[in-house]
Amino acid sequence: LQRTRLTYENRSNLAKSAVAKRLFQLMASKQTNLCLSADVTKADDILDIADKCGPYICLLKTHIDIVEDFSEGFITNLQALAKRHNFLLLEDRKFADIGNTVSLQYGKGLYKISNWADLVTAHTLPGRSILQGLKAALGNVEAGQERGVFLLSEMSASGNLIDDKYKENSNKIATEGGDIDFVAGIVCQSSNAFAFPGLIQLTPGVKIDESVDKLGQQYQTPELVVKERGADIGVVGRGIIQANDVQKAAITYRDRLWTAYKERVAK
Ligand code: 5FU
Repeated sequence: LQRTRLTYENRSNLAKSAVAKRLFQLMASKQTNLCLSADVTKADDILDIADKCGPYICLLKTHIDIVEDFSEGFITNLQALAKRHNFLLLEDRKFADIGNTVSLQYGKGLYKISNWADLVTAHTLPGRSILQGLKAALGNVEAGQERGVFLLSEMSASGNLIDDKYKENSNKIATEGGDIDFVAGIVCQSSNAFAFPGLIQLTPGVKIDESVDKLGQQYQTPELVVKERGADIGVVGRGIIQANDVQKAAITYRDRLWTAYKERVAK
């Protein structure tokens, strides 16, 4: 059976990453496959959006380096909201350097990402050492705090340089070579990007009303990404955060992404 035909419950049993297991279970029990991309630059605005949309999302995605008034207190508050509303935190850092540098970027600096982000994203460009570098930073994290990474194997930007060979090799980095316990999923745009059902397909570039932005972003509808492109989680940024009523928009995207998933597995 193709991975896209299996339920999230079934796939949680197949996942090798503890965070992927947890996330699949959370999605199934909370009935949401919506990831909110909270791309705003004031800490209080992120917290406000997280509080309003928290009940409808499985993941909150950050770009922590765009926050103008970052503080440890902000992270404490964000983690409290994640706990209250039952969602995980994904820092979309897109690590892309040598192992030693990503280890420092993940664990050190102002943001100490490994201390609070359940999940991070990383490019596969440097090869397998990207995973070893990230893992090396986890000595800091207390035992029991589970961490995972989403590897990029495709991008939504028009004209991006990723080709089929890169995609295939990214998939190999994820599934071969002993790091599958650390890889929660793949950031990609199509269902043929990988086959292993224990990985989660995270797909950005989801919007109901528009097909492009002015800077190369390409959008698809919730139904298309889930039913035809294999998305397990749809990532929505401006479709929600620029809406007049962010909570209402989150509910609409949640409903449409979830219905598309239910129809996909019922086929
Ligand atoms: F890996 C990717 C990708 O291929 N496309 C993306 O758009 C990540 N993203 C992120 O998803 C991007 O950095 C934004 O944070 C988010 C999409 O936001 P939008 O407002 O829905 O376009």
